[in-house]
Amino acid sequence: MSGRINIVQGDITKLAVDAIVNAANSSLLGGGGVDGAIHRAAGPQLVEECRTLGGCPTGEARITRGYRLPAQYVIHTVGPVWDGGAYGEANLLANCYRNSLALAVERGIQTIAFPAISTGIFGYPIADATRIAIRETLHFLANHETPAQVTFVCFGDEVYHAYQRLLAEAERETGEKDESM
Ligand code: AR6
Repeated sequence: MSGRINIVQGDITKLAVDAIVNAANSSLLGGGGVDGAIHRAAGPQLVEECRTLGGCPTGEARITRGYRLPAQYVIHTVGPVWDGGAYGEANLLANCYRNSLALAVERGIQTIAFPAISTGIFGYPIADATRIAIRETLHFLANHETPAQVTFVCFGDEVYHAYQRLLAEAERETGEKDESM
């Protein structure tokens, strides 16, 4: 399963994958962080299409074309704002990964790249968010033949190292489970 997962460092707007995921807000009309970068790189037609969608609740996902991006599609998902962890944040963040991947399957998307949703402006602790991203993705890939490849795009060393460490940890745990079966 983990052979279908890549961890890279860099700018998600540069990736020539079928779909990149945007860490949006519920208006879907743009913002700062990766959302701002995606809208700038895609050009003004992206916000025009987003305007027709009528927003998106936290944890859900919507799809648009990618316009000037190398990626064909943008999957917009809305992560939770971190508020200490007692307000369903973990479940909402897990839903972002599940719903984005389900939309990818529906559209026949083979290659998809995720930023570290909620870990910037929305303040989610990086290790906790990374654990959820990896757990949900491994679980989804175990049950679906597509997407063929999921890339986690890390902006900065801290996020990159968290993904590497936690993916290795998840692989060890899966290996131990397999051996005991
Ligand atoms: N490529 C990859 N990752 C990036 C890029 C990029 N070009 N730019 C930033 N990141 P954030 P959130 C990383 O703040 O926390 C917006 O205003 C960043 O370092 O973009 O979900 C929206 O409209 C961090 O690790 O998203 C919402 O209002 C991760 O992407 C709000 O921010 C997510 O950081 C969403 O906040």
